[in-house]
Formats: sequence, structure tokens, C-alpha cells
Amino acid sequence: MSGRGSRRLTWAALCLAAVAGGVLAGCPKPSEPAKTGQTGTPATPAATAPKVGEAGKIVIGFLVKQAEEPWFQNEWQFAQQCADKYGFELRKIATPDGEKVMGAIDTLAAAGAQGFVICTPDVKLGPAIVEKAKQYKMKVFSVDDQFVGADGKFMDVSYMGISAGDIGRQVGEALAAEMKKRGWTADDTAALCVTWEQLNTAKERTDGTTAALTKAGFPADKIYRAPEKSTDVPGAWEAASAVLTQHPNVKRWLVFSMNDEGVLGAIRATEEHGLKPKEVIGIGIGGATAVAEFDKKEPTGLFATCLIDPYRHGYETTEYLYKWIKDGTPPPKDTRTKGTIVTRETCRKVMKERGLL
Ligand code: FCA
Repeated sequence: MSGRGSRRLTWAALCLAAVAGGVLAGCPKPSEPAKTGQTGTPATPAATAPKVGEAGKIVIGFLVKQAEEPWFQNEWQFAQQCADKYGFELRKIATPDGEKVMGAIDTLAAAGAQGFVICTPDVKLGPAIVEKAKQYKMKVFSVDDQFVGADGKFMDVSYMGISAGDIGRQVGEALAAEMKKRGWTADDTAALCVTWEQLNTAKERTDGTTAALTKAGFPADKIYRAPEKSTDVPGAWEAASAVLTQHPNVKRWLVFSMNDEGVLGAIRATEEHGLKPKEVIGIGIGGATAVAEFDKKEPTGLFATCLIDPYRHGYETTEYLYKWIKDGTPPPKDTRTKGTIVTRETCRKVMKERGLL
């Protein structure tokens, strides 16, 4: 950040000098996108313009859709470790919508970046992202959420995601096992599934959990779906509240979703509806958000999470891209990472062992 800040100052100073010297034309605001020349390479703003990326230096971007979510903070942190190890410059940019993504690619081009890793805010932006990257001759590696083309099929762009279906199934099996352990019956128990079905990796997760629960004998008609409007705690809270209001007689709830945030929002809603922590079994997917909940003095309805691996998604994706840029080694096309169920008792320990704390 400070590096970027001081570069901005230098840029501003040069612009001022240029204005004083009557050279107004080529001085865009730092946030202004670089213009694309006929050849597809970014046009040099002016002869006096500072070169942001030093000659020969590798600059890589890491763009995430939800920078406030601990998962993405962790991806950034591990990507930075990779940058520090190899000595390249990493630009971490929050891109919550399409406009921000396009602006970020322009900014990266102006900084001399050769590529970026991205978790896109909308998978349908895939073709536009690939096209723009191509104009700037940048390489793209997609993480977490896989690009979808105009034909509705996944695009042929290197991708690392979680093994969503398997992870969802693990959550379902763990929910069924804990329900059995507590001696609950399906008579006064229902399941609350906070969904985000427009995203494949999210749908595969909740479908996997649903399949495992029904396989274990849980009645399919007692799994109530709550589509969220945003994949964060408030979004899940709102969606879950509506379902809980519709089913005031249910005494016990199993709760699952695409991530920890989805489950936590629903758990907050169960608390507001007067359910006690012991009457709720929530299992998330993630780790960093869950561990903060497990650290609370008293247990809450969050029973477990399926721990996934931000080190691989942050460090390894960035390393693949770096080696692709530096040595021309193409990265694998499709990498799926695994998850491990951890509880309040084991979460910190396992995260520590894996270097995730
Ligand atoms: C998606 C979700 C994140 C995280 C990631 C692996 O992008 O939105 O919360 O689960 O997949």
C-alpha cells in the first residue's frame, strides 16, 4: 500500500510539473484507465510519464470479489507470501462488480502487470475479462468461481476451485452423524439450507449436502431452502429469517450453506427466533470466519466447518501464474482442493498445523 501511495505522489508531482510546463495532454488521473492503442498494448501516457513497473520487473494482480470476507483476506495474505518469496510485485485489488474488474485490469496494465489471478464477482464476466486481458497481453488464472462463457459452459481458462460436491457431501454426512449422536428425530427437526444457486460452486456444495442428508434418511421435504440476496452474513440472516418465520413449530434445526457466512447468518437468525445453541447444528465451509465464532466463550449453533485451503488458493495460484509469466510454464487447467471437517475443539489446532493461522 505505502509503495503504491508514494508512486501516486510521484505521479501527481510529475503531472503538476507537466501542467506547469504546458504539457497537459498525457496526464490521466491515477485512477483513470490507460488507453488502449491500435496494437492492443496500453498507450504510453506521455514521454515524461513515470514507468510504474520497473523494466523487467514482474507485476501480478490478485483481484477478489469480496475483500471484506476473511477467506479472501487469507488468499491475499498467502499470495503476498508468494510475491515476497519470488520478489515480484503483487497488486491486491477489491473488485466487487464488473466495472471495478474492468478498471482494475486497466490499472494493472498501466502498472506494467503481465497477468492476474481473479475470483470474479460474476462468472458471466469471464468472456469480457479474457478479452480485455488479451488486449493487454496479460495472463489470467481464475480462482474459486469458474468463468462461464456465452454458451453457458465453463471457459477454457486455468482454474483452481474447491471440490464443491465432495465438500458439500462431507457437510451432509457430518450433520446426519451429529443429529444421530444427539438422538434427534426427523419429527421435530428440519434443515435450513441457505442457497446461492446462480454460482455453480455454491450450488454443487448445497446440492451435495442435500444429497448426503437424504441418503442418510433425512426427509427431503423437510429441507427448506433460503435463497440469499448476497453471500454474506446479513444476506444469509435475511433469507434464513423468512424460513424460520414460516416454520415456527420446528424445534431443532440443521443449518448449511455454501460457506461459513451463509451458516453464521442463519445461526444469528435462529438466535433471534429464540432457539438455543443446543437446538441448532450448523456446519459451514471455510475456516477463518468459523474460527472466530469457535473462539467465543460459549458455544453457539455453529457445530463445525469444512476447513478449506486459502494457502493453495492464494499462494499456489499466484505461483502458477508467476512461473507461467517468467518461464512460460503453463499452469494446470483444473485443480480441485479438498476439505476437512473440524469442530470447535479441533479447528484452531488443525488450522495451526496447516499454517492457516
Ligand atoms: C466462493 C465463496 C467463498 C469461498 C470460495 C472458495 O467464492 O464465495 O466464500 O467459499 O468460493
